[in-house]
Amino acid sequence: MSAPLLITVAPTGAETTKADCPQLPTTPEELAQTAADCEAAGAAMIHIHVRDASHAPTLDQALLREWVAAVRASSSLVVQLSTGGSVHDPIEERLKVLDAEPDSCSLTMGTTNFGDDVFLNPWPFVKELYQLALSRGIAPEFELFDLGQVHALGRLFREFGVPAGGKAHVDFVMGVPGGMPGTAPALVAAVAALPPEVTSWAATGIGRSTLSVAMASLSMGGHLRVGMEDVLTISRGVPVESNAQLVSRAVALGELAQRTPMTPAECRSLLGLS
Ligand code: KMH
Ligand code: ZN
Repeated sequence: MSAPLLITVAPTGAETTKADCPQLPTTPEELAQTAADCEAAGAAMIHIHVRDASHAPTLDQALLREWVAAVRASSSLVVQLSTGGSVHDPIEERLKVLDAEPDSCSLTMGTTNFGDDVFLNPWPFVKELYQLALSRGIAPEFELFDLGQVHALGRLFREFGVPAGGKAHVDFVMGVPGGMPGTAPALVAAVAALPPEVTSWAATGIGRSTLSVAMASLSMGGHLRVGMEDVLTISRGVPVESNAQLVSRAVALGELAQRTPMTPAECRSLLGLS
């Protein structure tokens, strides 16, 4: 087997409702079970969006802390909190996500049309979030939705330097209506444009682009993010049963590419976390 494969699970997201998808983990108990199942299946990191008692997306500080604690109690997964939240979350609240002390946080490198909505990430917010993450020892995962955001990452590094430990990890989020398409040529172009400071990258394809992006990523030596935040069907018209099912499929794809799932400890080292 060659290089280890980081599999990040994004189990919930902010866009799908519990009513539409009862198997979506939307309580701390469900998330804790999901984390344990996904770690057993081969995931090393979890990307978390929190829901409230009515299953709606929230950035409530107490709930953020409760969900982080639930995952830490049930698994040793590296905990990444979303600072993207939902398209309706104010920027000030998104900065406060770091107060919940995750290991890692998502950091999107620019504003993106998001279906009929706008996922707002103005440059001053990007800079502030980056500096805050560095000052707290939280490893940012740079979410890149289009090629302009890849270029902006180089600009961020030139202005503020690379993350502590010299590790810079990227996730290409592809196939969002408004962002770059979930295709192999788009991934090739995005990887070619990465600034040299980037030390590792993963890719995820939204919806029907999931499999093609995963296979393109593996063919280029990249890592994978999978989960019900990004896709709700396992094949055309067949609903995903659980996040662990998607992780297991990623492990199987990785095996074909002769990649071994990374452990959480290896993921910590990849991210420069002590
Ligand atoms: N929910 C999207 C608007 C992130 O987690 O940082 C933003 C998102 C990205 O999911
Ligand atoms: Zn997210």
